[in-house]
Amino acid sequence: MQLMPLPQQILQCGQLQLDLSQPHVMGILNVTPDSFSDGGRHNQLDQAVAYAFNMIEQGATIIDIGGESTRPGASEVSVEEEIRRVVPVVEALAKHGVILSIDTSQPDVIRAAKEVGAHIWNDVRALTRPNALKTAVELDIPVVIMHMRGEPTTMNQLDQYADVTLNVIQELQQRVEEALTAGVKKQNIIIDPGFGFAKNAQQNLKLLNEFWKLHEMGYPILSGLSRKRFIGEALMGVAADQRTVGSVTGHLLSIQQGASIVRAHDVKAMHEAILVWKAMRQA
Ligand code: 7PM
Repeated sequence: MQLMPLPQQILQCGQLQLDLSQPHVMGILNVTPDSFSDGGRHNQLDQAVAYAFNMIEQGATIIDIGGESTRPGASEVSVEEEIRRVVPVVEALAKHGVILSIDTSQPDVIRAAKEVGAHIWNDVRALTRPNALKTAVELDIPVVIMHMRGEPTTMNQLDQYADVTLNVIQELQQRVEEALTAGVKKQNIIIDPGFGFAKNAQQNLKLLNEFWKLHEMGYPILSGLSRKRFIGEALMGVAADQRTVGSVTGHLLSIQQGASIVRAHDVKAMHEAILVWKAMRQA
């Protein structure tokens, strides 16, 4: 592990700005039907919005809204259904001055979400879907380009790496270059090594230990390891809801190595860890 400074960069998010020289918590908001108790669409919308406000109170500066389950083996949702899940939540949150990112790979979903106030495109498929590059250029918004191999359904067989960190950087670089060639602006790109996507537990841990190497790519970095399986394995197999401290620890280690944004379920705990980290840095 090596210490890395955070970039002196401001990310322009529509009218809002995100200072990437400070670490930020991106709170995870799943808007799949199994995420909130089923009392009909309105009730679920209210619960999702309330959950987001709670995360904002707890210190989240970005809310990441996802309407497609990327779970391996999950059935694919139609674009129309994904829009029905995401757009009302964006509409309800947009006027409250919080930065909204959308966890989607579908150009039509980010298009509809931006229309009602979304700011960031978080794409685990790194702009590989048809028309994704063109849409990213047209919308001219920040995009998270994450490393993955294959699809969530096939990625578990694709974990052959000569050197995981080196290969992740090379493959991310290819995606970034494709985006730049298509016309995506450099200042709109955020990179993410994609913890848990086509990587086994050892590879995820090695990637965390060598996270600082991503710095050489010259882009702001997002880290997303919240409650993931390799954290559970390091904790000797605890359940997902018992991985808060493990996740915060992993995220803080990535912040030490240059991550500007951490994507977290447990916002309060993550925010508190960042407060201690910031206090240390300011001393
Ligand atoms: C099943 C499998 C459910 C995987 C949920 C997941 C990331 C992300 C996700 C990430 C960025 C999860 C993931 N992970 N976006 N979306 N980076 N940028 O555990 O690591 O939340 S979904």
